[in-house]
Amino acid sequence: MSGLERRTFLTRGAGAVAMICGLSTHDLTREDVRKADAAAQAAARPKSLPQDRVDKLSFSTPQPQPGGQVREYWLLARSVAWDPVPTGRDQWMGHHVPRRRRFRAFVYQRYESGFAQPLGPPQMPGPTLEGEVGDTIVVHFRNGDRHFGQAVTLHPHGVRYTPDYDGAYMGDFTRAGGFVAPGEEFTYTFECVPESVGVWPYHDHGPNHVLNMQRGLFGALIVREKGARKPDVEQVLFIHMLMPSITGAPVAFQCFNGRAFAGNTPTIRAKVGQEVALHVIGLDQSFHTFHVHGHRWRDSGGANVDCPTVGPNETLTARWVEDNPGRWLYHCHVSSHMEAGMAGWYLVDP
Ligand SMILES: [Cu+2]
Repeated sequence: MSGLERRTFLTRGAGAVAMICGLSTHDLTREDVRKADAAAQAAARPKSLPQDRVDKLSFSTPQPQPGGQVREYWLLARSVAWDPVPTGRDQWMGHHVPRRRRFRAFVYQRYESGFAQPLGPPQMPGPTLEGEVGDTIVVHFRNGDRHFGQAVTLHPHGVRYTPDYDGAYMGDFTRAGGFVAPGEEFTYTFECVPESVGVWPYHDHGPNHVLNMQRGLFGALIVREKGARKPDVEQVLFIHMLMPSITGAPVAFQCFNGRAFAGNTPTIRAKVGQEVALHVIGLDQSFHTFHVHGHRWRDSGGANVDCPTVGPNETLTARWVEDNPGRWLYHCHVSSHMEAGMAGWYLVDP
């Protein structure tokens, strides 16, 4: 590796935080990860006064439009032991996967009102947040982490928000919502405006967001037109790599939703005649392609496609009315990704 390619870390004065410099984190070492965690643990809210007039602005909390509603969610960020290949094998090729796979993931988990009880197990991705145009999405967010010891946030795409609800750590310019330390809570309010219609990612944007996103702090947000019907089959598929420096495993896992290899990645089921929508969201630093055997669909420009590209934090929706029963594969068509687990089953009943 050349000197230019090597990762370096810069730290900033008081409230130091690690910035991982360089475009690729593919070759980060475990030591690099440890340093980034240590720097994030040392990060703090800014103590100095705002420096520019834009930093002195204050904002009110948006309310729903007439006829809209408040959609409330309670989300806890927590660590969890995670196995990218729970069955231990690749059901497509029938081979076994190396044993050392389990690692400490960092995920969003949905709770009942007031954090009374979890609604389902901790998962990768986190819960899908849904709203219609005119609604507000209110996320009561708690950093329940007891393992990583660092601030995290929830930063959405697609919806409208004020700087307070951006959920972005910005060093000396960090506002409310951009730094939620372990044990703290913050309530975000996002507006579903007409331009929000679509499927978007949300993710950590705290002081260690590059690593924590890759550990699992991500989820999807869906905004529909008012009164719009959900497709019969709707599946969110985050496409991403779990790298060895994060997992401690000897190999990288190329994943859909934190799992690698068919039989571990989501198995999607549909019936002939159903309207199907697969929302594929790029999460890591690679460009991927999304291929579904036996199927083709139209892209936003109207062209017929069966293997389009999806880039970092971009959403691709594959949508069709099902007409082709049987067992099908879906996978990324970058060969090295496909071979490292980026594949799954799509099962269509007649
Ligand atoms: Cu890929």
